[in-house]
Amino acid sequence: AAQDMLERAAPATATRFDAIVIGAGMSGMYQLIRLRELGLTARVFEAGTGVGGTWYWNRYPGARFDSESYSYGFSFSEELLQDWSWSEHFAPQPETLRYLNHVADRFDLRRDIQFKARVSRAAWRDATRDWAVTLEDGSEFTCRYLITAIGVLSTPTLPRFEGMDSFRGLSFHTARWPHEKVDFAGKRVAVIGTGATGVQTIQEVAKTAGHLTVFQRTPNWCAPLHNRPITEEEQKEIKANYAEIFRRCQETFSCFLHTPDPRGTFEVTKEEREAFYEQLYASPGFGIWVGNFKDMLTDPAANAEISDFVARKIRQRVKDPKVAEMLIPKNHGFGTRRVPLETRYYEVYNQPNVLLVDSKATPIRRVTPTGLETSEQAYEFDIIIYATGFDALTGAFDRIDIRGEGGLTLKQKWSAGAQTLMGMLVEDFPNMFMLLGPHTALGNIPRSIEYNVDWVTALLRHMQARGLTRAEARPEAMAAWTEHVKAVGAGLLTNQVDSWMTGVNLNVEGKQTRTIARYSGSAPEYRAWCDRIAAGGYRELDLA
Ligand code: N01
Repeated sequence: AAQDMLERAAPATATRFDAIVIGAGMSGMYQLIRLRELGLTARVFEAGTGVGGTWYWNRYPGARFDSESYSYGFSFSEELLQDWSWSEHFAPQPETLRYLNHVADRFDLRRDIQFKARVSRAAWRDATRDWAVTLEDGSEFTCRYLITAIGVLSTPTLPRFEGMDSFRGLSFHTARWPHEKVDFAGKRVAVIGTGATGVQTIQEVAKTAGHLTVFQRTPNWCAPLHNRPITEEEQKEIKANYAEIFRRCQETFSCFLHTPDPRGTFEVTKEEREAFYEQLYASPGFGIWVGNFKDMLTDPAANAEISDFVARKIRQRVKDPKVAEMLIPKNHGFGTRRVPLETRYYEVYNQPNVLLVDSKATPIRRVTPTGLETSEQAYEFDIIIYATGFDALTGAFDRIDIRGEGGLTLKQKWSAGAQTLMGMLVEDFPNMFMLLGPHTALGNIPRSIEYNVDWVTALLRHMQARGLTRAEARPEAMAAWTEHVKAVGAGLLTNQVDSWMTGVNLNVEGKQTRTIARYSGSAPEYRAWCDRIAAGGYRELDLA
């Protein structure tokens, strides 16, 4: 397939590079372009057989953007922007993967990418000021700079049910979806999990499955996506306005086109409030989540208002009142977890071939050769889909044996919770730069990626110009940053519920309780902090 152009990948003859990048998703691809501009030799190691990261792995039916396509691509090249035309306001995964392959072609990236190459170990050697990098197949490489581009949601996690291997039908995690088409017609299908992935999967699979059973442990608050094709007129307008689109993204709280309304929920009348909610519910994209009243995620009373509004919508859309109640979250307010955006998701539960099972009330006990058993009854399936999420933020780091100064492992360093400087550097791990490490600003991820890559690139340029070869975060700077991360997270309702954003994953040992896992301040605030460090000549780093 055009998507997996393995044969054009780099030959694995050289073993020593200025920089090694782990991962050929959006971060790794863009970092490679910038490393070349610095004149550095680089190799990207990628576990998959093609570029695209998230968009390479997540091939489940219905996977698509829920941020506006034109705000989500790379912004660094005007030619690329003009060259590529998104077909829908919220592009489906196959289109995004085509786009990223187009980027790889356009910038001739594959010659420096080694596919089917999973990094298992990286060890710092202070005497030679380099990293020794080992792949799963045992091959060894060295580099001065180690750049992790391993993603935030890249390590899928499965439940730990007894008998999972005994199932005789098809079963897969959504992020390990087969490259071949899976046919659901006439099949009895189970979906476990109702996060953003589960919701997208369910609404698509329900269209063709013979029978679909959804196992929901915790309902999430969902809102309509309102996707549609981009018209020719709109396409022209988008292409003429890219500068403006990306300028706006830089100004908003999370780099989305949407940003909080400056009004407080109770500064307006009940009628105005209702009208505003209606307008947001009828508008495309994340407006209802990140463009709502400014106090929605800080004032519990404000949050209760919008939660009540969305609950009423669910009751209107789901015919069976008992099922509607099952779908309305009771343990967290609207927007305090990532809001899945949906297209006729709630209506799926009005179909006669769809059953919703409460897997908190009746937990799944075991998987059997022909289906699964809950505490209450046995079910038979042809296909079991695990939409059970990821070991987020630190999971991908934990899977690599990363050793810094004196053999200290990153896992040890972070045993009491992640500690970083701006999510990009860690004391004791010199010359390791993380793109989208824990405690970076997330939001519109490609915007964060471009910022992180440019910041690291500027640091490398600074070092190059001065003949410096070693960079390490200072402990006091890291402590100050970690304090700042905690401070901006205080009082946020989002940080008071269990989700991947608070570092909780019940399927992963040591992730049963909440931590401050991500940066919850604004993107402009994040960038101001990082820009200040660069402008001050990197005094928060030990450079030598
Ligand atoms: O993962 P999740 P996701 N038994 O962790 C359930 C991004 N994304 O892949 O809530 C039963 O949100 C679990 O239940 P509970 C987006 O940032 C973006 O859906 O723990 N159930 C939950 O329902 C998103 O937030 C897009 O009680 C079990 C589900 O599995 C992030 O990825 C699309 C279970 C996991 O939900 C992660 O989303 C998709 C068990 N043992 C995703 N274990 C875009 O549109 C887990 N669950 C761009």
